[in-house]
Amino acid sequence: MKIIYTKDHMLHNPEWEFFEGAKVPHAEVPGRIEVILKAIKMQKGSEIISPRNFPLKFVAKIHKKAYVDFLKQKSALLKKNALYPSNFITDTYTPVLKHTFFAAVRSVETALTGATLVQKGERVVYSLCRPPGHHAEQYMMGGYCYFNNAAIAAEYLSQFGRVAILDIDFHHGNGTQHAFYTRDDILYLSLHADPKVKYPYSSGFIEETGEGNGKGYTKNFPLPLGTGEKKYLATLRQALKLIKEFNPEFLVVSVGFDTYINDPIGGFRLTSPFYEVIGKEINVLQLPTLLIQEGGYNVQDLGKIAISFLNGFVEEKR
Ligand code: OKP
Ligand code: ZN
Repeated sequence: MKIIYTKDHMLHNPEWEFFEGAKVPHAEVPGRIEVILKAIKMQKGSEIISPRNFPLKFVAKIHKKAYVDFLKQKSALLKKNALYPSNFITDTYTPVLKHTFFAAVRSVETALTGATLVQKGERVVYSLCRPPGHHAEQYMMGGYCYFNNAAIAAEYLSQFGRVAILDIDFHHGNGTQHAFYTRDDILYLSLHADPKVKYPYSSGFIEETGEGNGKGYTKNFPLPLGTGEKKYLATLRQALKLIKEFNPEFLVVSVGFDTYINDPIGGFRLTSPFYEVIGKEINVLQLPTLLIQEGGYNVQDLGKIAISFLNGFVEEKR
């Protein structure tokens, strides 16, 4: 499998976030991607590719210019300390640092490089994006996300055919949902923790199903805290059935490993071997598939979770 990776993500290195009034160590750390890369390198059969450069016009398809410019200028002005701006931001978890803009652009390029390979006929590509993207709105950073990698990649692929996005991060991908809320050529499906109790709180409810032309092309599957494998698998199968009916040209998966039983900020009960089951279920569709990394915060266990997930996409020899 082709893996898209750049060490440039490490330049974005937030130390703190503010959670319910307390200053706590930041969960979205460079080690997350480094651990996954290390585990992949220990396996045979993967090819690590650096992302190429893309013009900012691809970012501008999803994000407002004023926001893109703001993030660029803020990043450039900063020296050492992180800043929580008072504008263009949804929460207290998403600081801007000197290299945040650069790292966020490289993360988009990691997604777009994967998208071009899938468009050219690659069956499955894994883009090791960091920072993550699915909470980023057209004019706002939030939830550790700055630019919406999955939305930008899906928008790119939609030039060539219909796209389904399956978001299996523990958190609802509010930014991705909103990017395509009125469109019928991009289906957005998300399995996530009940937003009544978990981030992003304000969206991801079952009643949100799209608007205008997009009516029926968004579907949310909120799940209670403590959800285990049996219920998760049954819900995943419902989502996959809808993707099959939609019959897209491409599949983009927002991959979060924060559904893991020992994730420090999650709340589901999936074990590492179960990620192979998830991978296999998705792979049954046999669609040109772009895997985009989102969350997953148990740094120690991310390697084995990722390998388990990728094993689901390995074709059995017959
Ligand atoms: C980003 B992604 C815990 C606060 C957590 C922010 C969650 C962002 C998740 N200290 N709140 O979807 O994995
Ligand atoms: Zn998440």
